[in-house]
Amino acid sequence: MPNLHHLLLPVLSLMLITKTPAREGSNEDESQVPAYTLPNPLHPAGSSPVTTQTDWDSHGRPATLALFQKNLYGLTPPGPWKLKLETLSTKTDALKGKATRHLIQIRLADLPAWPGLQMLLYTPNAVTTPVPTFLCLSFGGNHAASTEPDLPLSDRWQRPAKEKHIVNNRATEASRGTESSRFPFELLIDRGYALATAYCGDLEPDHADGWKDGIRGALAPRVNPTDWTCIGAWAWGLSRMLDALETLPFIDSQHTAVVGHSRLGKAALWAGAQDTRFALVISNNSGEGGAALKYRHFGETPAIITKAFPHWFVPTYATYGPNPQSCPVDQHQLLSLVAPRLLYVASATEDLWADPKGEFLAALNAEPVFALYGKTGLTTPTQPAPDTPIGNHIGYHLRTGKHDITAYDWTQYLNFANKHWNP
Ligand code: GTR
Repeated sequence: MPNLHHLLLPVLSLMLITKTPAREGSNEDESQVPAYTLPNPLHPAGSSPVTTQTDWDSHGRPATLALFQKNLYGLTPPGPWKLKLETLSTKTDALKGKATRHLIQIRLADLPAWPGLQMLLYTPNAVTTPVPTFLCLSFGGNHAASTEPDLPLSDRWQRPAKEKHIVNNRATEASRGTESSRFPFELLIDRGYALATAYCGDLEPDHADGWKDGIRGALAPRVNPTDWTCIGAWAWGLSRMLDALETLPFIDSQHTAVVGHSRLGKAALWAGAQDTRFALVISNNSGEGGAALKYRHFGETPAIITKAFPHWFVPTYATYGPNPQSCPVDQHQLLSLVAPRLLYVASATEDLWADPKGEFLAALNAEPVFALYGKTGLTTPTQPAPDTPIGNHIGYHLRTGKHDITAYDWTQYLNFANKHWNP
């Protein structure tokens, strides 16, 4: 006769396998999503309705931007910025001779105390005309994005990560290449694109006091550091990288895509929403505070994100924790700020924390603003099956797999860019 333990153990372990409890306060059960009504992107809170392109340009877009400044990302200081660019090195036979590698230090001319950011740029050697560029930040630095051993190791603060061989918040030789699966440089080079990247920690180290050692601290007191946020600082840096690209004759800066994964996807969206020079804006698994709808109670919530990462947003955002629907703006409106430029949103099947369906629905509900410009968006109101990219002026795919940016994702972005830029 089996004892009680023998009977209970299989039952208990089965319960553990079948029901991984969602993190407190979050929901990952589609049947438990309460009803919600999204704000009308053509009638942003505090503004009059929009029916034409002129309306959107004169008051719809400014009002929507102001809502995101006030409630999420803060006010990015407008400049003008006088950059001091220094080419640190140029290697003409990078990536098996296929690319030229440029390492460019970007500083502010009137702020010599700020060490600036180091932009790593690969351009294809096979193309003799100016090339379009994909621009993105990295989580770990250029030495982590690339496997080339002769790149300088970043000496800036790093988030603790054993698997990335971070010791005392600093990169080590073993950290080289630890993010390289996310940066398929050769894939882009082979298709005639440049790829520019820099370490997000050059702009602001990713922790609650990081602002002191980043651009927000460096610009204080000229700019009040609490007027903007860490995501704002990262987005600001993406625009400065574009400023730098604009000075390079071998770059076609009119065709620049800003792309980001996860927290850096939130920054890419905020950069792309504000800076209309970005011709294509790509969100890869950016989730809550990025492309995912917060009115839809699924995955990460405003309460959870603002507790874990208070520095990413203005304090006002945390006040919507108990009731996200009290926030006067939702993320489809962030996506609508990309109109009439090109937008791409990507999700992953196992990335429930980022709410793949909420990301799709945000893209879908951004469409009315694109329609003002005669641009068709996703072309279907139904989320597509995994690994089936869709869309016209707004692209979307749901990749099979986990929270990540992979060669599959990049391939879709290249296909989308080619379709529009090089038909
Ligand atoms: C998580 C955070 C997400 C996402 C992610 C990432 O911890 O909850 O919003 O930003 O980090 O950046 O990988």
